[in-house]
This record gives sequence, C-alpha cells and structure tokens, in this order.
Amino acid sequence: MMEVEANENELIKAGSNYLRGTLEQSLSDELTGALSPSDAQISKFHGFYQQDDRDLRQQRQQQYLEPQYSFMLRARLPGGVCTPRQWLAIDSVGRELSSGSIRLTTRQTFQYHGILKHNIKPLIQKINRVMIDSLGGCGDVNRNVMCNPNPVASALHAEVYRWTERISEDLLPNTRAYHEIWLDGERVEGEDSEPLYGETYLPRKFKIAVAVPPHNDVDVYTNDLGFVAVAEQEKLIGFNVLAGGGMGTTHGDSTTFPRLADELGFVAPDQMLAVTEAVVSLQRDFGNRVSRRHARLKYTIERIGLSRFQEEVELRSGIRFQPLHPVTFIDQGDRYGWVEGTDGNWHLTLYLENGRVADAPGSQLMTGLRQIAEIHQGDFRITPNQNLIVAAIPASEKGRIERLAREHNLLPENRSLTRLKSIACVALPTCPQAMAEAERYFPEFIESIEQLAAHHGLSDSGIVIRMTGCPNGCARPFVAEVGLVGKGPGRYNLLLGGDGKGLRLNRLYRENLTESELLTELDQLFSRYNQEREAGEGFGDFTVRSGLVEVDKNTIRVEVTNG
Ligand code: SRM
Ligand code: SF4
Repeated sequence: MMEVEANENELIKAGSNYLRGTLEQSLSDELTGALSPSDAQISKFHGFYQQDDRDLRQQRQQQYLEPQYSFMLRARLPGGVCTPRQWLAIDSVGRELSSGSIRLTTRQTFQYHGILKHNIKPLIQKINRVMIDSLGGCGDVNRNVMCNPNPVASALHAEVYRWTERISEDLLPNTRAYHEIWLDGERVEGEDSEPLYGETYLPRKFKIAVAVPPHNDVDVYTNDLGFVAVAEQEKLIGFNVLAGGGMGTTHGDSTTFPRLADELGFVAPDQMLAVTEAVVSLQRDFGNRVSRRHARLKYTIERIGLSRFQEEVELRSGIRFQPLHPVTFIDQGDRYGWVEGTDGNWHLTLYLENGRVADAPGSQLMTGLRQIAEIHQGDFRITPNQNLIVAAIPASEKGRIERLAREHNLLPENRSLTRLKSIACVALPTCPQAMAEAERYFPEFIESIEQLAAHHGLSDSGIVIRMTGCPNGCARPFVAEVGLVGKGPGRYNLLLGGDGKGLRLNRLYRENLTESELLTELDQLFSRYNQEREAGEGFGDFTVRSGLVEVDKNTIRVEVTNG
C-alpha cells in the first residue's frame, strides 16, 4: 500500500503500470537522445541507465547542444556464469552496439557503455538470443545475485550456484513489460501482478550474495541479504543467514553509514527461498519510502531493531533460525592462475584491470577473450573483483588456453600482489555520481603505490586497496585495508583498517587529500608498517593494532563466525 508521504520515485513507480511508463514513446522520440525524466527512472528496472559523457558536458553546453546522451546497460548474470557461446555474443554486442568495450562489474556481471537510444532494443534482443536478459540489472528490485565462483570443491560449488540461480529467478519482477517492450512479446491486458514486490516494488535496490568459505570474494557482509554456505565433507548442509549490509553513504551526512550485515542464524538449503522472500517482503513493507538515502535494508533493521526484524522473518517464513555454524574466512580477493577442481577440471583466473575488457595498442584483451571463447568448452565466470575465470577446462586443453591468455596479456604475471588485490569503480566519464576519477586513474596510482612499497621493502605484501569516485561505495571501499573515496576532483578520503577478509569496516583516517598528500601519508604508514609489524600481520590489522584508526566493535564480524 502507498504511504501518504512518498518520494518522487515512488510516485513514478506507482504510475508506471508495472514498469511500462512511457518508455516506448521516449524511445521513438527522435528529437532527443534522452528519455523523459520518469522513463529514465523506469528504464533502470529494465537494466539500463541514461548517462552523458561528462568529459564533453561543458563543451556541449557552450555549443548550446544537449548533453551527449547515451546509455549504460547492465545484464543479469547470477553467479557471473556464462557459456563461451554467450561470451561470443557479449563480445559482438560490445563491438557493434556500444562504445566497443565490455565492463565486468563488482557484482559479477557485465555492462556496456555508450549505447545510443536507438540501439537499446536491438542490443537487448541480441543478448536475449543467447538467453541473457537485463531485467532487474538495476532498479528497486533484487540485483544480480552473487556467488563464490572459483570452484575447487566442484560439486559443492555447483550446488551453491544452483541455489543462486533459483534465488535470482524467484525474485525476478513478474511484469510482462520487459518482454512487451524489448522482445515484442504479446500484450495481454490486465494480466500483470507482482505478488512479492507489489506495484511500487521495493523502496530501494536489494542485493544478495552467497559465499562459500573460506573465501569471501563476494564480500558477503556488505549485502542486504547474505548466505554463507556450510558444508560437511563437501556436502552442503545449509547456510548461515546474514542481513543488513551495505556500503553507500553521503559525504557530510552522519545519518548515512556503511554497515556489515548481522547474523540471523542457520537454515537448511530448502528453507533458503522462504527466508529470502520473507526478508524481501519485510523490506517492501517496512523500508523507508520517503527518503531514498535511508531506504536500504540496513536502515530498516536499525530502525525496527534486529530482534524484531528476526522475529518477523521467522513469522513470515514459518522457519525458526537454528544456531549459526562456525565458519572461517581467509581472504576477499580472487585466486589467480590455475586451480584444479575436485572433478579433475581446471580453472584459470585471468586478470582484467578494473574489469575493463577492451582492445588497445599492445593489449588486445577483448580479442584474446574472443579467441579463448572460440575454443573453450567449459564456461566463464565473472568474479566479484571484476576478473574472469575460464572454468572447467580439461587438462588436455590447458596449454592452448594458457598460450592465448599469455599472448593477450590476460595472465596475472608480472603484476604486484597489491595491484592484483585492488579494484576501482567506473567513475568518470560515464558515472553521473562521480566526484573524482577512479578506473581511469587507478592504474597510475597503483604504480606510485608499488614504488612506495618497493622503497619500504613491502613489494610482497598484497594490500587490498579500493578506490571509488564517490561515497556510494561501488568497489566496496569500506571493507578494504586501504579505502580511497572520492571527495572532489583529484581529492580522496583515506580510510584504513579493513582486515583483508571483508569482516571489518575500515575507518576514516584523513580527509580530502590530493594525490601527493595521499602518497605522503602512505609513505609514512608503509615505513611504520615495515618497522613495527608483527610476523604475518596484514597492513589493515597493523593500522588497527597500532591505534592509527579505532575500530568500533560493532563493525567487526570475525569474532562471531570464526570457528
Ligand atoms: Fe554502484 C550507483 C556502478 C556495484 C553502491 N553504481 C551506481 C551507478 C549506476 C551510478 C548512478 O547512480 O547513476 C554507477 C554506474 C557507473 C557507470 O558508468 O557504469 C554504478 N556499481 C557500479 C559498478 C559497475 C561498479 C564497478 O566498477 O563494477 C557495480 C555494478 C554492480 C552490478 O553488476 O550490479 C556497482 N554499487 C555497487 C556496489 C558493490 C556491490 O553491490 O557489491 C555498491 C555498494 C554496496 C551497496 O549497494 O551498498 C554500490 N551504486 C551504489 C550506490 C549507493 C547505494 C546506497 O545504498 O546508497 C549507488 C547510488 C544509488 O543507488 O543511488 C550506485
Ligand atoms: Fe559512480 Fe560513485 Fe559508484 Fe564510483 S562509487 S561508480 S563514482 S556511483
């Protein structure tokens, strides 16, 4: 039911006739490259965002031209898994209908940038031919469901992945609008309903991840809803359920904050969907529909209290949480190079800096992946750290795949551990929220860090560094050992104290620093770390132990779950 007071987005959703809005009229309006303002909101549920090239904004304004509008489209790809055939289609679409690159994201899917309005429909139709859609890629619904992708314990991973897919399917919007508008599906009057979401969908985006310990590459505690797989003798027995994580904040607004999810309890695998639906329906009914800034589940839980939230989940799902099972996480990054699964197949994790798959002089990444897809018989898995795994390779094919990967600069070789563990968000020039550079600037920044580390004899210590162009937190900077969060052009907040496992929030150390100020600070910190660290102590742990930052006990999850 609509609340009396509601923000603009709620009214747009309510008036959209289950996400149709006037999208078709907006698409056929040839006078502008843009959509109408309300359709630009509705389009997100269909997986695409209206953007404009920020590098060109001023110039176009001076020429009295409208901004250089184009669209970013984000696909739905549960667990980041796709087949070589699908990859070949993803590649062709990237070349033909977007800006010519593919961007792997921190939630294990891919995006295209620079799509012109008239190319949106052909693009969606093309990916649909290989069974990929973009429904719920963005918008106030469940987003791409993440799942730990590097399957050493092959059978366990396969089972967990199947649950990931089921959650993703279960939470898809029911509306036929996507099929009608993009796939020329039949129009059936009066047939729409949204039994779970309702006609105003959720108050805000909703994110789910499933982790398979001991790896926390999905940063499970940063999700609205998290599942931690518990196995006995490599057989799945259930999940620890977590709720209320999130990263996004607003500079200068202390009512917004990053938050790690709380642990609710343990459930059996076949109880997972009921618990998921209960949490989603609770957020639908209790989430803040007045202030979008405070609309995520983390604020709902803070407002109604964890114990009431937990009771409501139990009541709605008809499931009583059992005590948590102890689990241990050891890292939050990707495991590069070759890994052998228990089924005898091999998996090769490639390195794609900040997830950008493109061809450039001397670095034909996109072509390399295409050539691998042409011969590969297993599948591909996009990782939560913007990389790609060539998965399920028989031993006999290892040589051929590795040769292609090496020829095209796709292997992690010759990169520092810190570079391999670090990520940055998209930011400029496409992201409308960016206050500072991230993806474009990060490689150069890491080079300076590598020099500093070498100077202090720290070349071997892989530090998790994450940079974002604003405090929305798309590269999950608040669980990094070093978080760099854009504050303004060329300026960043420096946060320290993550544990390298995604189980502890970091803390603000210095504010609004320029690059040279950042490097001066890090120079001093590295010097102390080199001299004062204890054996085996990570950089984040060192900054906390030595009192450089004070970490609030509520922002640590390690004590509860470590077995
Ligand atoms: Fe994000 C908004 C990119 C993962 C928190 N995010 C955006 C937009 C769409 C900007 C906008 O509002 O118009 C960015 C598009 C940039 C571009 O040009 O492509 C954007 N987010 C990304 C991606 C592509 C970053 C990346 O470098 O990979 C990631 C796509 C994920 C996906 O495939 O679904 C991405 N965003 C995240 C994550 C990480 C995660 O989910 O694990 C977060 C932090 C976790 C969280 O949600 O709390 C995140 N993005 C946000 C927020 C802040 C939400 C909040 O609760 O305050 C926004 C802004 C918003 O929603 O209003 C945002
Ligand atoms: Fe854009 Fe900010 Fe997300 Fe970076 S963190 S992609 S700048 S919204």
